[in-house]
Amino acid sequence: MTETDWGALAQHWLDRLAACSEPGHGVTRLPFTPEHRAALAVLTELMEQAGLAVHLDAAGTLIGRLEGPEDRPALLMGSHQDSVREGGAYDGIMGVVLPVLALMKLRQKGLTLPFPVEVLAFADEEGVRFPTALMGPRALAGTFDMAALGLRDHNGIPLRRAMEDFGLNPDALPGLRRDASQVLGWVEIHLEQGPVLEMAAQDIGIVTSICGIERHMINLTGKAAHAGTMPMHLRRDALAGAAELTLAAETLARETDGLLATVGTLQVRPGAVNAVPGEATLTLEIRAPDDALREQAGVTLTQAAHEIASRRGLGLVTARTYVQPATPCSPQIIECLSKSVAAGNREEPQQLASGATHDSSAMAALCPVGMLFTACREGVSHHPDEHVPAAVMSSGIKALERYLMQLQTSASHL
Ligand code: HGY
Ligand code: MN
Ligand code: MN
Repeated sequence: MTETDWGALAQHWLDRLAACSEPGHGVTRLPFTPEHRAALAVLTELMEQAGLAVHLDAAGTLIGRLEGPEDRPALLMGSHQDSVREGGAYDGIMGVVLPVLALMKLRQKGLTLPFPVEVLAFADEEGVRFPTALMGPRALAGTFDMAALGLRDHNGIPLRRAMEDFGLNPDALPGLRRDASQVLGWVEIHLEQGPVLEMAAQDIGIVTSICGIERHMINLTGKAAHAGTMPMHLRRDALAGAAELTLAAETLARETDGLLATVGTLQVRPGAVNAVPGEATLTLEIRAPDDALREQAGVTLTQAAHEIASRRGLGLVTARTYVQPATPCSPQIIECLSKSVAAGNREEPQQLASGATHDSSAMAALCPVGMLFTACREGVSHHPDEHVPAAVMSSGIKALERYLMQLQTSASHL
């Protein structure tokens, strides 16, 4: 097969996986659903074609393992199988397909590696179905909080029940913890989800660090009233309070270098055209490459919520529902990946920080982590128009192949 063919082969498998989706625009594949089950079947077929031994672990992570010499630590690769609602066909899942194809390529060349390699497809990185995420990598790292099994999706189904209905045994999660001495490291390839590489005319970039993230649930309660008879000065309008807080978050982030703040969801009750909103519930997400900056922003915006609520006579309940610290990538892996990518490029590969979070963020609690980014069309992601050209995916497979070959000579370090 020519190099071009490998990119086309990646697209073939990603087309099949994109069909494992709820009906509608783009790809919607949430964890522990029929769509997830369908994707597992396609990934199993691909992994077995590459000669990997495949199994599903208790967290719903599909693991394809290429055996190596006995008792050598394994290199772990992969990403997540789930998508956001009406998302793209590359986010996460491309990071499972490309390493499998890199292993398939080595196998076709008759090359073997002096260490085992595993490719993992984690069930849930996006945290779209349940207000938690990264259960798969957290289980491997021993950092999963079993209390999260009680969290419910929009239909009120607890995570525990969703897993059991999927045929999994959540009580086996603690047993998934890996012995760090048996893990060489973790390397993930993922589309950049931004425009930097495409604008620099680079197919592949090296990730230096992954941003930290925290999410808050904020509930404001006022008093529903008739929109035509309740005078403005007597209203306790919960949505107006939520709007003021949303603008406060936007203003703080616009004025603070490196800080990102987003109100991504808002539920209003009673939600009638002619009723003053009595209740508003919003999610506030804060990101920054620096944990102290992020934490301070969380405190500042929580204080702002209290000030807005008391001035407007609104009830307030706030909860920080999710935290993920910023993650530096391993300097050794960065160096080794840079050589692999540079071998394919005339110049030093672009290095960049990730504003998106990834499975690597949780894997860092287990082992050294590294990431490659691929360019993507116009930086679009979390959208049906998300696209990674086949030629770029071919460069990604080649970089992974070169990385594995480099490790062949020096598996002691990454
Ligand atoms: O939210 C993120 O950054 C990732 O896409 N889950
Ligand atoms: Mn995503
Ligand atoms: Mn992703």
